[in-house]
Amino acid sequence: MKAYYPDIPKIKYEGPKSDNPLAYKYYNPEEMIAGKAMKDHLRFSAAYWHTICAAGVDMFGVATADKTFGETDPMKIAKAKVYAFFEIIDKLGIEFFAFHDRDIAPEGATLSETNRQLDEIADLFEQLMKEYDKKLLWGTANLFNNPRFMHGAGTSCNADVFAYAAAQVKKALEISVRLNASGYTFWGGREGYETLLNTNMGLELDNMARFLHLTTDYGHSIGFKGTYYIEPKPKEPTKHQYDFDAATVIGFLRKYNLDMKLNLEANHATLAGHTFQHELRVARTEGRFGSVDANIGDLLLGWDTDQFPHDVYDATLAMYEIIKAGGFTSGGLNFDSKARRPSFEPQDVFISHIMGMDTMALGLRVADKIIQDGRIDRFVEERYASYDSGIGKRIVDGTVTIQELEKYALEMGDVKTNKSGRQEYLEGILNQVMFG
Ligand code: XLS
Ligand code: NI
Ligand code: NI
Repeated sequence: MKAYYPDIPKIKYEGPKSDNPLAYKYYNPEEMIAGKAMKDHLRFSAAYWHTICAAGVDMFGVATADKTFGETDPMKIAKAKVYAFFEIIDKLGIEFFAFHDRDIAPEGATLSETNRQLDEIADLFEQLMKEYDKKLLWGTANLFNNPRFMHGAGTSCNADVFAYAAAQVKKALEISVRLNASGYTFWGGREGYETLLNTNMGLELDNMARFLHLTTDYGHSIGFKGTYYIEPKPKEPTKHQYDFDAATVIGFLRKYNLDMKLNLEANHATLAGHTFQHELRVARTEGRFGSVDANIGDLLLGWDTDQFPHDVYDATLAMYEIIKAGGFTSGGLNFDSKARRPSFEPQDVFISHIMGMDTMALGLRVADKIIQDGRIDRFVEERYASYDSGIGKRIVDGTVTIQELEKYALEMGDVKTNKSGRQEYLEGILNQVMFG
């Protein structure tokens, strides 16, 4: 088989002292942490749309990297990309990947032609997934790029668009089932509004739920056994996205009785004005934690920069939440990330993944140490100890009346039992555990 990256070796773990840019410093796949191999804690996934498609195009400039692999015909480019992509994830030792339907095959003149092309590329995926032993973390449909989706997809004001989008997701689900996907993600790329002056919000939200019921029910009917995810994002491309953040999405899922988990993206959390840890905590608390898009943003910029994670502090708090949520089952850490536009050389594709994987591996190592250390968890437990007995226990058990609470407060006269929240003490522990 032709090698697209002949100069890149298989990437191995060499440990923190290594100065080899093409080696892992912290990610040691088979090393056991808390009874589980690192690779099974982290379940790394590469995003097809970035890793093999993104070529450095931005609002002000054209591609800086050539990802056509010497081909000109769109279907030949599409096929070369599949081969090159599997070579990349094989060399990196990444077990999973994710794609949008439109990343893998070009659109034809009609929906049936597009579907035929998609089937042809899916055949190649099926073959290479077997050869390389790789798995589809989740599939998804791109319902935001083509001009037909200018007003949204499931929330479009135009019923023809709703129908087209449903047909597109139907096909994407069929391909996902064929490729044995562990999940299927819905990200509402243009499910939102630009101005309320032209928007019927009630109908759009009801329609979004109708869209999700129709498609997820169909998936089940054809044997989809994985998890459905919905990925919150507050804005971009629309000014206001309906799937704003974890709490908003969970409210929506409950109202419309939809059985879906969350795929949380670090950068979307910060765009919504939250920390990533906050979003993970909300999902964990609600039993809706599913999967993660591990890319980060730049806090000085107000858009989705899709950078590989380098911030160990954030990675640690994220891995702490993930461990506390019971770890990944069907989900994983998907790098919805791309190297910066000036990092355009083929090597950068590898170096950027290595750095991101090492960051999350460090996060896992430190999070495990925090849990072993136990001081933070113990502090939180003791902070709520007043609910373990007496009046607190009766509040939690739901056996107390408001009259009894009043009697208790009157007898107390005033609250004399508050204790310090000790934030700085806890932040100090985090630093101490991180830096030894
Ligand atoms: C965009 C989203 C997108 C989804 C998949 O901001 O992160 O890439 O993950 O459609
Ligand atoms: Ni994403
Ligand atoms: Ni994003």
